[in-house]
Amino acid sequence: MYFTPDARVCALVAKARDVVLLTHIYPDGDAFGSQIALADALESRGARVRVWNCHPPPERIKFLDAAGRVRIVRPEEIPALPDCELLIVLDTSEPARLGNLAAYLAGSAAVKIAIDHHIPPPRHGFDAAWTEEQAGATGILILDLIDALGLTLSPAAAAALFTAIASDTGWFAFNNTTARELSAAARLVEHGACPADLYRHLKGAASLQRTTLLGEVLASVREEFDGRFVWSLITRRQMTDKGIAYEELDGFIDELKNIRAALVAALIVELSDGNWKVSLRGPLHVDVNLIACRFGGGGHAKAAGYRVAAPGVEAVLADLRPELRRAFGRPPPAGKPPRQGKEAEPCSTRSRKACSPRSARRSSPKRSSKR
Ligand SMILES: [Mn+2]
Repeated sequence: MYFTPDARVCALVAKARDVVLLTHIYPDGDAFGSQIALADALESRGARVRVWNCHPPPERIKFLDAAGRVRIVRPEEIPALPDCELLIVLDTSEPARLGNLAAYLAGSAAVKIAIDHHIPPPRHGFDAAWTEEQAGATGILILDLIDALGLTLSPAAAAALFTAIASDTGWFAFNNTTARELSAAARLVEHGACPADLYRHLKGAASLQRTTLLGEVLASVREEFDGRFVWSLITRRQMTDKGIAYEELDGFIDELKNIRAALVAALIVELSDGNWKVSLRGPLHVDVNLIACRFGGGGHAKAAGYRVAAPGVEAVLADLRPELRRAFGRPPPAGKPPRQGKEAEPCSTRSRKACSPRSARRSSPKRSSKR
């Protein structure tokens, strides 16, 4: 056991016979892998489990759902979705991050719980929540829950949880990688997860289009603030020309943060709805969660993001620069550096309450973020 599961969450999951699993919009390896593994384990003890998401996962992790459990629900289908006994939200404890499925959560008469490793909002609205900010991934909490309940850990579930942990720890390279994440990974390998196969799926199976787009992103990196800020841009045109979906851009930002002098790296993506998605990384001491919170986004200290409505990339940068100046002016915190992890996925309706009290007290930025 790596963390001690919340007793109420445990008790509720232990007795549930009819479960719906939800996660945040644009599910990543951790969100999707956690869903697949928990569904697999609960089904193995006879529960009925349905997994509903707003968006498909990135192409390269679709293989985890070999059993075809995950249903992508269209907005118009949501009012007709049947209710359930227990509703479990994974990898977020903020209802707004469920996108269109937030309406299902709000309207459901089910018992509602959340299992997550992000900074939780002060009022989450769940009947019970188990949040461990020290966990490198939600997947490690699902492994603990499976152990605590004595459920079967199949090879498919082990592969899904390995993917979850590997995704959120940057393949065990970010500083949220501790002995816990590594020993959990070792256990998952013992249960049938094959790191080489999973690495090939996650990292080694890029399309030619994705690879050439990454080349364009890297070739057009710009620096500001004497190199302390590096950023690059992906336009809608680039994505449509190459036929690349937003979810395939996972990992691009990590290439930018590797630039030596960078204190903050940003990947700015023009979205199809006219908004801009800004992914931020703070490889050293800058807390990018504080910056993202100023625009209604959030995530972790070293990985965060936000969405914003703006007429163009220059306007996005114009709003961001004062926040960067302020961040670069702050002295590095004493003691241990903040933990690193994957950002929370973008959500236009993310509440500023979700951010740390320190950032929440500050006044709003000039351009109001899309909510
Ligand atoms: Mn996660």
